[in-house]
Amino acid sequence: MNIVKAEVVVTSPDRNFVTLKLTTEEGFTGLGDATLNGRELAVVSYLQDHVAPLLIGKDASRIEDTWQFFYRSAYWRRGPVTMAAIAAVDMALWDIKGKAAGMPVYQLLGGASRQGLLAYGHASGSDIPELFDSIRKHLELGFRAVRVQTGVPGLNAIYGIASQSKETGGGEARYDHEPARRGAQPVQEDWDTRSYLRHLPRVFEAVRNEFGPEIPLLHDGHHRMTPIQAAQLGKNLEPYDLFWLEDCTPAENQESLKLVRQHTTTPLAIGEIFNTAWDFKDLIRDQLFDYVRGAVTHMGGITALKKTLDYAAMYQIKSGMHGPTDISPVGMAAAMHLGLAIHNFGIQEYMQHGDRTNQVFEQSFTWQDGLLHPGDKPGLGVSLNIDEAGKYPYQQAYLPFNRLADGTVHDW
Ligand code: GCO
Ligand code: MG
Repeated sequence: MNIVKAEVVVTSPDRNFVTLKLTTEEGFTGLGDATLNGRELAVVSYLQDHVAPLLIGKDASRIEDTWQFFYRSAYWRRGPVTMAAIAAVDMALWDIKGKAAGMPVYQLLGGASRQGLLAYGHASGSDIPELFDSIRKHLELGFRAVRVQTGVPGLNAIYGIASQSKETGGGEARYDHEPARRGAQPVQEDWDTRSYLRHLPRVFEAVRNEFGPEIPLLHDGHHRMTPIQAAQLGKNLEPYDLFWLEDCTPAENQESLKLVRQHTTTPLAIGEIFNTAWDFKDLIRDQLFDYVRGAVTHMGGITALKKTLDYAAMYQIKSGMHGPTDISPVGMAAAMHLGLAIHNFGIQEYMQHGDRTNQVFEQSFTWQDGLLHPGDKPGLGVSLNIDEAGKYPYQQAYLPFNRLADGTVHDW
């Protein structure tokens, strides 16, 4: 089952996506997501210039061997660009294996461990009434779990708040950068951790009073706090029974979580910007967090993330795979197949792509009663409509960044 073609497709229906498409001599095709938000073309070059030529003539059935070859033979290991490229190859090979076997990928991974995947959506508002509207809307859409982000008094534009994003052009307010924040410069946002720490417990108190104790509530700290601030926040949020507090501190200094952990029983999620099992290894061993945020797209594919999650399972740590709109429908499908198969599934982030994106990528997944299911088509269940993709060429776009009131750049 030799690979005869390796194409890299860049398309920007609502935002930029990078997709690897492999074709075998029998005519099987496989898709892999290689999207690295804000740095997309670096992965395009890595794939096109360095990986695609080596794929031609390789046996597509050898998934593990191909993974090890691209990981070890490059010598320069790890990093988001390399691992997104390896992820795309890995996903495409699983897609091909599924098609060749006539089975959906989750069957190849051991079969379904549940009926569907509990998914959470992103509710947000610049103030509490707006936030309540957004939560209600998510409940109407069928979500059984929501992430809660609000504006902070005194700050204009901050992470996660739809109504403060100026780019919606009068359309439905969404902060997930769809349409993406296109332009030659990144958008600047504001930050002040002390105001945020004062405000957030009041928000969760209001949400619990309005929506009751049952609904799982999540929150993303987006790497902004010092360890002691994160410890304070975790402690102050305990009465509101969060499903998780995500990325409470920047990911570089993993020791921080020890301090946070000593002070709070609020469950912690981390790792959306990690890219190998090695980034998670010590945190898992020391049981410093509860949910693995790694994405198939950024962790080197299904093969690598499954190993990480299997290791996490030994410590009762569960999956919480990253699923923002910058994970393409191919990456989302891979996450769904993996999440359905593993025992230690926790929750899946699900932000929902726009209509244009859904026309470029035809998908087989279902979303019913708050649960996602990847569908039963052989492979990953996604096909790429090349004509549609061709209508939307790459557009320069950056992620936003933060400055404090005195102008200091802060973690975003
Ligand atoms: C999340 C993430 C995203 C990221 C985005 C960056 O939890 O969904 O934090 O909102 O900011 O994926 O590309
Ligand atoms: Mg996050």
